[in-house]
Amino acid sequence: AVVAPGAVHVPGWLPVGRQRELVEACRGWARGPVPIRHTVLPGGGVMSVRTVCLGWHWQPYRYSRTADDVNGARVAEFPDWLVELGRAALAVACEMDGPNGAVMTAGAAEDGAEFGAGRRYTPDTALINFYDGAARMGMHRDKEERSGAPVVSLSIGDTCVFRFGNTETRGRPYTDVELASGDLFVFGGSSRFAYHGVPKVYPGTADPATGMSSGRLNITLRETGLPG
Ligand code: MD3
Ligand code: FE
Repeated sequence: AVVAPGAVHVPGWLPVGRQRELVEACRGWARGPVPIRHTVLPGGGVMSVRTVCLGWHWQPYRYSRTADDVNGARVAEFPDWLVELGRAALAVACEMDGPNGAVMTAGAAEDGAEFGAGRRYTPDTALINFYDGAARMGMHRDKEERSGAPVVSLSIGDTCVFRFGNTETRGRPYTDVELASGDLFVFGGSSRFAYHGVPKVYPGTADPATGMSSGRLNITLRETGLPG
């Protein structure tokens, strides 16, 4: 479903077997080289979500190669198989978006038709967020990337309420969408810089066959636009 221009929700896109593989991979990355942690914000606040990154390390509010705010280690490589998964996801979203994914890819440097075929999208960072039943994510915009390329989001485990807002304010108008295990959401074009957050997770709604017996996992793939 097209939720807003360039914002496409594809329920149940990722098969359970691939969800399970992704959960296993995320468990490995959560152990190191940079252990998963609650991000500390510059004002001293601590995020309730736990996060681990691939390719580039996100710390509020910049990307670095090493996790200077955790253990100083270099983050794990972004694997090629995850680039391929991102391309497949974007191709599906562009198909639902309109001719050549033109709305989805507005503002991206790449040609719409090429992106539409899922060829040139090359995410170089992933943010892996783990939510327990009490975790939330406040309304925010993702502004650290130097690329207008779409963001690919995959959800596994407990269902949540995802709040998709506008580009002007944290408040209304917004649209609440339930994100369940296996759901794909892609944000491009004018939706790329909209406010969004996760006001609620529904504990106990995960299917253990996914490898998540409790909690919610969200993986976002992005192009940082940063050199090499
Ligand atoms: C829309 N994550 O990591 S995923 C984040 O479920 C983040 O963990 C949420 O917001 C989560 O920054 C929401 C959906 C999402 C992710 C990135 C976006 C939506 C987005 C970037 C731009 C616009
Ligand atoms: Fe975000």
